[in-house]
Amino acid sequence: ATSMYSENDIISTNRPSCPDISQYLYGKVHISKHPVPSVQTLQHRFAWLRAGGHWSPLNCTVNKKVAIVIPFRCRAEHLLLFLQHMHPFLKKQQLDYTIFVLEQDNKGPFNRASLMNIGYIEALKLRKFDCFIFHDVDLLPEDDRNLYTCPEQPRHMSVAVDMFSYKLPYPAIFGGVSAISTEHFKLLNGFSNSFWGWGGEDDDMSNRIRHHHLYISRYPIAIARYTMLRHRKDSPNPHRFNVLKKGQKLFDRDGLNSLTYEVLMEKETLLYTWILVKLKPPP
Ligand code: NGS
Repeated sequence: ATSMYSENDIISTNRPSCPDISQYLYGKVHISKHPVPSVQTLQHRFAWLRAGGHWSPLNCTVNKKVAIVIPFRCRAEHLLLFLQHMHPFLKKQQLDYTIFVLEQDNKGPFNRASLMNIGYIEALKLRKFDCFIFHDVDLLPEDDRNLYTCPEQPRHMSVAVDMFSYKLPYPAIFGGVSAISTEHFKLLNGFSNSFWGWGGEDDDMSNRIRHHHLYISRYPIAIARYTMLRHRKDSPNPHRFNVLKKGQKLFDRDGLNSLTYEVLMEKETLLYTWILVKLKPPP
């Protein structure tokens, strides 16, 4: 079967390895919040992309393949701003990457964690990714030294967010943007599927990481800086603290191995791979 990747993967065997750290990094990058670009503008501007929102360096081979997974619903403008920012950002880092947008079809509460689990499973059906970056659509990295790779340990990436005065809200936080290797994510059984509505699923992942004797790594606060796009906050899930408490005993049963969903649509646009899913509603 032919896929968007095959040609590149075959040629790549004849090329030298890319340097571990790109020579094109600069530091602080410009953030643009308006005007919101159109899909056509971005497709034109990023004509160097390959189908599915994929790119890899042409002259050298990157050893690790990165999937960026975005849980999504009803934030079209943010997605356009995100894509406008991220494609040049990831290219400058000389990564082999693909952007996946996981959209929840159902009305009712959003399940960010299940969408990320599904992103992991569906992405691996397409290609052997080594590294997953789970990314809120409203966070834009401000410094290109913040590498979108997976280190030895799970990495919390959105350390310093402008809306929170560029301070880490609390030490165990794992929300916003995080990077976990394919291997570790499997070991952790992914995220819990039991968090419906805002809050808690990232804290549960933080607990899973500790439970498996892994730890959360972070870049320094001066590098891991993000701008948050403004939006009305979703209403918090009133049960999240209970679910979080009960979840401690369910790590092995609630996660990748307990997902029920249906893929309604899967499409490779130039800017991203779009996967529309229907989740099994909460009990
Ligand atoms: C905690 C939430 C997390 C959330 C974090 C940061 O209170 O899910 O705040 O929030 N945990 C619970 O509700 C149990 S944020 O900075 O996005 O406003 O990620």
